[in-house]
Amino acid sequence: MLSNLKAQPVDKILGLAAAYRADPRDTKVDLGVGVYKNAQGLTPVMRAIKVAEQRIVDEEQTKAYTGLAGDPAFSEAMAGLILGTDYPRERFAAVATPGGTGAIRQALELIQMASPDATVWLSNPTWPNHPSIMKYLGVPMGEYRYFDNATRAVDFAGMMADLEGVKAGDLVLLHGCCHNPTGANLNLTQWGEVADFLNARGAIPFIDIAYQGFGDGLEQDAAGVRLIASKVPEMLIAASCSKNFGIYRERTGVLMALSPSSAEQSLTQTNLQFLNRQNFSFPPDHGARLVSIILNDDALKTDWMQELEDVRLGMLDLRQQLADALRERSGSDRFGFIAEHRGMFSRLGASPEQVEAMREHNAIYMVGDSRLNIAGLNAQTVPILADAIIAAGV
Ligand code: PLP
Ligand code: TYF
Repeated sequence: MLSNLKAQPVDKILGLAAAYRADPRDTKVDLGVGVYKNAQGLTPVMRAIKVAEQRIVDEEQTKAYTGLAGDPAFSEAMAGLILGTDYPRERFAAVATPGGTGAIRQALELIQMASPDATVWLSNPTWPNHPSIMKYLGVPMGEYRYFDNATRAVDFAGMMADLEGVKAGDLVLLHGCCHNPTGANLNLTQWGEVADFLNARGAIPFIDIAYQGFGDGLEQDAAGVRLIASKVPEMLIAASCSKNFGIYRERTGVLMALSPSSAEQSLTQTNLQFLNRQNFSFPPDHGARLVSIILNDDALKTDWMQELEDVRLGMLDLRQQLADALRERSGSDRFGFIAEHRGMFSRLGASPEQVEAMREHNAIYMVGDSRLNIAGLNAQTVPILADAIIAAGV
């Protein structure tokens, strides 16, 4: 049986991490996989997480199963974080999932159950796991233009032109903030236009939000999602706690579904729980418990927000340093977009050959599409990268 298996494509981002580890040069710079790193190159456990973990050790009475939806306190806390205080609670169903990826997977399976012919539209480019999971499940896929290679900003006219192909009942996957891989994001006016368009078309927004708090701030990064939620009858939200709580390996995420009325909410909820049961029964609890402890404790929440804000501001500062270093070296403002992008990533707009040259000559590892992880930089490596970018002729 097992000899019938075919070789599977490796994830290009994870493949790059392996190539980086194998590189013996001690000057190497890792700007690949999307994991936050501080100036020392470490991905620390956040302070509030440490305290919450100690609280679990001290106070947890049982490790018996939770419910199929996970602990409702977690979903409730996450709904508050993403949607704020003012949202139609009675129309939202939610289940905890293994990471944001688990939420995306469960969402796609829900779409297949409810609407097998619906096309799910992805931005070009997007996180490679979106098309990969969809292809694996056989979900029909559409694509809309997103990134303008000339300006390195959102090609909003191109996006709206391509969305003209969306049919009633199709889903449009949108990154809630901090677009991966480009770093280019919609402004609030554009979010409103997208919401109005989807409403007019009878299409459904599917939001993937994995970096809330990494862009313009916790509230600001959720503004687009909140605007959409206030306007549409139905939507799906797949959220990840991996980055903003720094709990990557705990596999903590949530899938939320907004139904047109409270009457459909319980039908949606039982279907989400059914899907969890088919795939893994009960979702992981440890990370979800940490998140709900923090979000329900004023002092811990304040400390978490402060640490997250420091992370965000540190990345913004690195963006500015890199943009300044490139302005000096190029004698132009053509790299100004780096300071305009938000989140962990920027797409530089370099060719695959230029990316390869920077790897070969400068031991700088960025993804082949020229996505760089800003958090992989520090004050020492910014000038090294800037020199390499200019030398590669970007
Ligand atoms: N969506 C996007 C756009 C991402 O970049 C990530 C990153 O890992 C995820 C979802 C899912 O993250 P995880 O499954 O680690 O929570
Ligand atoms: O885009 C990234 O780098 C992160 C981490 O298969 C990641 O989202 C990368 C690849 C992958 C899972 C997570």
